[in-house]
Amino acid sequence: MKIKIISGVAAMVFLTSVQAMGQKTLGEVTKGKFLFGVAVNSRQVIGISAIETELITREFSAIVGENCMKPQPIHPEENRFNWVDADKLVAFGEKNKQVVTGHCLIWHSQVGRWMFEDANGKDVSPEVLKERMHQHISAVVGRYKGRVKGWDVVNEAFEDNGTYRNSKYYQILGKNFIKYAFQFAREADPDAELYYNDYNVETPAKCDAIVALVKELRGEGCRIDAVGSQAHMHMNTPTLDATEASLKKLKAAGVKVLITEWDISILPSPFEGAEISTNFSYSAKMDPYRDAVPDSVQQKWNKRMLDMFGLFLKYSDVVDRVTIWGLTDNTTWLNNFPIRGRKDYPMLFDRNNQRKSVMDEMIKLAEKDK
Ligand code: 9MR
Repeated sequence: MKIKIISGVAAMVFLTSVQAMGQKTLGEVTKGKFLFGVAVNSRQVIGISAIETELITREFSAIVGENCMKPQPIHPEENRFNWVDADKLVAFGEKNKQVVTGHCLIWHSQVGRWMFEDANGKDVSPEVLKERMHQHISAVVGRYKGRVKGWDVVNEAFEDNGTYRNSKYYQILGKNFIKYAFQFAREADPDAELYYNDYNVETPAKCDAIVALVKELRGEGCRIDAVGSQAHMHMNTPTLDATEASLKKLKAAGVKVLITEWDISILPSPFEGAEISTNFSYSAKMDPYRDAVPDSVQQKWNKRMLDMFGLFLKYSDVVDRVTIWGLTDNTTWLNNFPIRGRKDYPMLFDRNNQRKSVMDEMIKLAEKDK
């Protein structure tokens, strides 16, 4: 008998596959209720870590690019697009029979300054900005026409108090920039679903503003299929009640709901929200679980994940997709936000790419719900 030496990585992939045999996945058990998706980075798409790539293809029914389709990476200069990573993402989803959604067309963050400036660095006119938005949206949505199920057309246009965010889009075009974005997206792919996406949708004033926007857009004849609730959560906020109240309001507004960027940070937070420009300085007190998470804290996190997941199941008549914002505790954006260099534990897979026990509980819950 010949003994073959296989590489460490191959061995681990083999082991993971063996462990996975017969194991149900969240992608499978949520079938018929909602898609269960994951945000992926470009390294995972090209298979730099074979284990991560395998988990993504095996466990989830939908994917979204964590960064590669955002305005700056995909359209770094007025006359230059960078399609490499986004092309790979879409092909990866197709190959693995996963639904691909697009994030995001119009956002105040991660957008090249060229979008708003003329050759002298002055703000462009409303006409010029509108035309640049048109070109951006037509090119991106047009390129993936028929291959991307739906788009986060506008991301984070409101403050938590329900007023419009004073972004460059808003300063130059007023609130109509939102309507234009939805019109351009529909023109580029009439069959694609179109979404408005934001964080802290559980905050009543913000949720009310979004509901009003949905009505306004529909009143103007725009297509809007769903509201994306990012659902970047903490250990105590938002409460289950506040989350349910937001789902109820969106349901009553007649739109579908997508949980688009779900994660629950286990760390203390100096604030709530997901505005990426916010940053606080590091202290050991704010990074209490460098070595391990105490069991009592872990149990609390598990319960919170389960409670929220149960709520999404309860509203599965309107919730069309639940997407986790990252794969493992190693790769989560929360290790560096809003404080750089901490160790957070918000994902479904741990730092060794192992499933957390809460996944089994979530699977049981989804099966019970059938
Ligand atoms: O997870 C993303 C991170 O890798 C990026 O550095 C960051 C800045 O663009 O964006 C993160 O994703 C954000 C998402 O696109 C929109 N909602 C908030 C998310 C977390 O900041």
